[in-house]
Amino acid sequence: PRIHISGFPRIGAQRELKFALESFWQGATPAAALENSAADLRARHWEQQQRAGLDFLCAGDFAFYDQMLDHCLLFGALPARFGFDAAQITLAEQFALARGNAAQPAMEMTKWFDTNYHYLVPELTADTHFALHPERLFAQIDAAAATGQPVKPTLIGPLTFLWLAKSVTPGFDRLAHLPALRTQYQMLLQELARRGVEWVQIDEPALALDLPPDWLAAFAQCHTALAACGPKILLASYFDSVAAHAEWLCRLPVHGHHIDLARAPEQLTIWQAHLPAHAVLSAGVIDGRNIWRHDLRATLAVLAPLHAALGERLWLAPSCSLQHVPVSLAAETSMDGEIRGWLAFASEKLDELRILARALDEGSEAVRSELDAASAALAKRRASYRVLNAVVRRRVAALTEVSARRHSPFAARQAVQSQALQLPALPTTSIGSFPQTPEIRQARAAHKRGEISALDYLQQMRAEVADAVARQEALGLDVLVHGEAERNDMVEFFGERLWGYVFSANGWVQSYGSRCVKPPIIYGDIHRPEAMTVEMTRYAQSLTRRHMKGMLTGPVTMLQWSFVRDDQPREKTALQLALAIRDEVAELEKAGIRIIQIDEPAFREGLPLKRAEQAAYLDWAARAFRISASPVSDATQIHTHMCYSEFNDILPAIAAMDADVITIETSRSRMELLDAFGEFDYPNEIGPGVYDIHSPRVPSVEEMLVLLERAAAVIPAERLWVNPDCGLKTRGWPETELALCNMVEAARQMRVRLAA
Ligand code: THG
Ligand code: ZN
Repeated sequence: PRIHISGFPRIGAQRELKFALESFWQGATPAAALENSAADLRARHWEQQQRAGLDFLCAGDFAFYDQMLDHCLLFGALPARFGFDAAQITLAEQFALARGNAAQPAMEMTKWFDTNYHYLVPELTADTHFALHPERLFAQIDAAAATGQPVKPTLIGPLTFLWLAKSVTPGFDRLAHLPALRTQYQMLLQELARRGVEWVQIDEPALALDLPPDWLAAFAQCHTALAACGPKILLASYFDSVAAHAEWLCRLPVHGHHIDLARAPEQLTIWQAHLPAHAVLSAGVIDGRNIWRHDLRATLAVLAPLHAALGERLWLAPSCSLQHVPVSLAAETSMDGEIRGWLAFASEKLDELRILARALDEGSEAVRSELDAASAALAKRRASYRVLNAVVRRRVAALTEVSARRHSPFAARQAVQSQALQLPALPTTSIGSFPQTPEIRQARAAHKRGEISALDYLQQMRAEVADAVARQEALGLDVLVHGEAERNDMVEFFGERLWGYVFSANGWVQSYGSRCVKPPIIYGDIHRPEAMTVEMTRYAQSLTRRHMKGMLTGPVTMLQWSFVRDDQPREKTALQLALAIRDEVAELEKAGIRIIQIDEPAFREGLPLKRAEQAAYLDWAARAFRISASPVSDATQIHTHMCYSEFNDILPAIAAMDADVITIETSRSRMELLDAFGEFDYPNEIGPGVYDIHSPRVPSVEEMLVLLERAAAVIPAERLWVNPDCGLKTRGWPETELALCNMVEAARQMRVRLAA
């Protein structure tokens, strides 16, 4: 079978793209240097694909900032408010769209399906005029073709593009743009055919969602038209099953279908039943969303009869683009050797594809040693005593409804807490992190390299905490935080302190733009061997008479932002994480901490794509949170924080988490989100963010007062808190202090207004 991929991690094994981007943004290097770095990366990735024996090089997977933004540029669909001309847009202007400029806020950014990748949301109006600007794409295809290999470009399909876009013209249905957009795709495909491109992959991951009937109808019509343009079309879905559509998809005149058999292996049967005699089936068997070494023999058992039936019409691929996994295990020289043997990053997944293809083409004997190695690694993992922890398993089994409930209902807790905490009306606070200054990052890097001792590092971090506390007292904030100087990432930090987790040294995955995360890997039962945050929080509390919030990451977010084990349901891992955090919560309370925040920014992101599966998820996710939050007395106040998503559709589940206070990102939607909280009559306390932390702009007292007025119109003032939208770790101190100073002043003026 032919083997192919639809995308390789563009950030680079050493995050070369990140550093090239940031250097350009700082004005340290010219545009040409950035273009050169990008071209080098693409060339290197093609060379690697060629060496791995892929039958096509992939093109179209590179983007300086984001692939959806590049499709906006490709089809000329730019937000008019910037006043840019798509025909001659500069690099600097492209980044202005992504990051904002003095005159305009950035395009909106949101999560790509259920991943931790963020895309820029196309901003359409009724007047959006589409016009093809394919030069950049063609240049990349030409460069790939110059290697002499066949090139298969991947495009995001028109339906998915429109579905993920937003219309800023009130009442305008963006589906109305489909005919005009389709025309541009047709012109593009015709031109690709003229350039000798045989196959084009068109990704329509939106098919895995529950689309309305008019969208589905438009889908069939549109792809029928695209299939007639010249190139052969491989229509791709991923992230979940599209079994419900297999029958009519198979009637489309496209030339092949790619399906996700890692997430939804059960859809193979129905696809096999309907696949027309001419069409290719690209089996997405290698998991593009996780890092476990593949069970090659088990997959071969499934593929062998399929290969016998389809012959050359069977292709093999990862389930989705490899951009969601790190580049290579080669750099992981310091990882525990046993566990490293259980893993496969993007480069190793290319090898797995090749082995599968050879086993089918030449017979298993030809790759016997490779198959044996894979089976042996898997057998070792299954049998490893390191994966199992009997104590943890017993504790999970012993969980009851009582473990997931606070002693008293919210109203009773609120009365006790208001006595115990003695906070003013509209208490001011921040979300947790303060600027991760270059000094902090340098100290961490030096400590990691062994250049400064653990004690020196700790002393320096304590000095940073003392500094953050002093600044907050001077600003007059009511509830303080220690600032998290000692933490790298909010998930990685806890992962490093829990058993059952392992870390990569260099396993970076792009989160948005130049920003990356290094998801820790859960390989075994989760156990907390000792306190993780108590010492530092106790120290921070000792510096002030005000309340110091304890800061933890919740079980659902720990799960969602880690690479998780595939040998037990996610829910079970979530419960293990919940118990570890519960122990930390109890110990913080014992250390005298009265307010504890358990962040769940990824709560919404874990929502299954299919509506039918959502209620069950929300149920166990809220329960896992409550288990982590419930060991404390009524007087201890539990906060949570959420951001990066829409929450309107999951408000009952948020209420079911029963946090005493929730702080949420609302300022970018100018408190629209809050209306939903008001309509739903959210019962507990709320801190709607009063300013956007994603830009260095300092908001004025007046604009925050407007938002506070709006919030007070929806939520009774005695349940309102005042805080920024999110943590401040990506900001600098000067703008942070100015903004918080204005925020405290806005709260003060609002208190006066309310008293009047
Ligand atoms: N942690 C994890 N996932 C996340 C976030 C997070 N997903 C959503 C959101 N937050 C994404 N936002 C960011 C913001 C900043 C950074 C990464 C994701 C960031 N990363 C550093 C970088 O790329 O330079 C690397 C990390 C570090 O130096 O500690 O700044 O907070 N898991
Ligand atoms: Zn946040």
